[in-house]
Amino acid sequence: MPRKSIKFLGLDDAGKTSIILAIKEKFGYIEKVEKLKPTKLVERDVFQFLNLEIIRHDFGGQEQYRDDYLRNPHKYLANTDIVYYVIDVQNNDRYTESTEYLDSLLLYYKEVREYIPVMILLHKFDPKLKEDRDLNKRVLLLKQSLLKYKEFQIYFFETSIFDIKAIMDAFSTGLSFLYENIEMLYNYFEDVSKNFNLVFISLLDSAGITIGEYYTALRLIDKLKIYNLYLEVLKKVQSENKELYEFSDKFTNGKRFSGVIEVLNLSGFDFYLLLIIEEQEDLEKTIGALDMIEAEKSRMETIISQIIS
Ligand SMILES: Nc1nc2c(ncn2[C@@H]2O[C@H](COP(=O)(O)OP(=O)(O)OP(=O)(O)O)[C@@H](O)[C@H]2O)c(=O)[nH]1
Ligand SMILES: [Mg+2]
Repeated sequence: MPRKSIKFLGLDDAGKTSIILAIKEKFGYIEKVEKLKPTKLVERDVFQFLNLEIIRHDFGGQEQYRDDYLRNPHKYLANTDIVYYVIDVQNNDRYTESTEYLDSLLLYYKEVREYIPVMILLHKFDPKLKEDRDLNKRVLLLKQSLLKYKEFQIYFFETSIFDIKAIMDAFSTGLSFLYENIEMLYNYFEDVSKNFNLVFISLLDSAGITIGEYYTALRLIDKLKIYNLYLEVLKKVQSENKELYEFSDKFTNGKRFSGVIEVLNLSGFDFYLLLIIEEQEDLEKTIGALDMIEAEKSRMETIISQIIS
């Protein structure tokens, strides 16, 4: 199985270990997060994502460790496929320290010509702070100051342990860089979505990592709601060994939606396909979308096999 290496870097207390815990557990992790101790040097774990074996490195961010990594970059930093760089946006006293650390890291990668994708997680952007003007201004300035790394593909995400969907989006987006042809799936989902009037379509792996998704304008809060519903349903699908699960609920604007989760085995891997459609009076469209999954399976199979080949 091909191996890839991903690295979580950032200052101490930025929230790296918390993010990894959230990704792994998805529910009920807040209490554990509050009890976390600073990470000593580098902690590794391995997980499988489609046909890849991924080694995840959680780099302790205390100063003595950072010095160590930068003194021995070949030992610690080489051979990286994706960097997740975590910044605590609530601690603006340390923005400069954090950007300097990122500077040093990217300088090393530049020297060795590893122009890796860098996901910058503007973290601890808690839901209650979303409308905070001062914070938004500071973060905007911070982003602007980070646009100088022209050689690297830099992506920004606003994350919080209180928003599991935002964390999973950042994580999934990073992993999508491991597949060259992933655009095929995005384009396909866009087409399907338009043809069948879907509000949302998403293909996830059994660990809740999004392989591809497409949604029409959805409010953030609704996206989070859908993802949480998905996680709830996933628990049921897994414990009751079901292949198909239907549910329905309301958006914040009061309109009702129907959802379907189906377990699909494509190219030897288990996937979860999630579809959301606005509920119609006559339920015809709901049924149409269900039939669609059946009809489109072989097309999806082809696309997935092309992506992972
Ligand atoms: N408000 C808020 N606090 C958070 C969030 N994420 C993490 N924290 C808190 O930040 C503290 C530090 O989190 P860690 O995940 O241990 O930080 P770290 O980056 O792994 O630190 P080192 O291991 O020393 O490099 C924890 O006590 C968490 O409670 C968040 O999204 N919002
Ligand atoms: Mg840590």
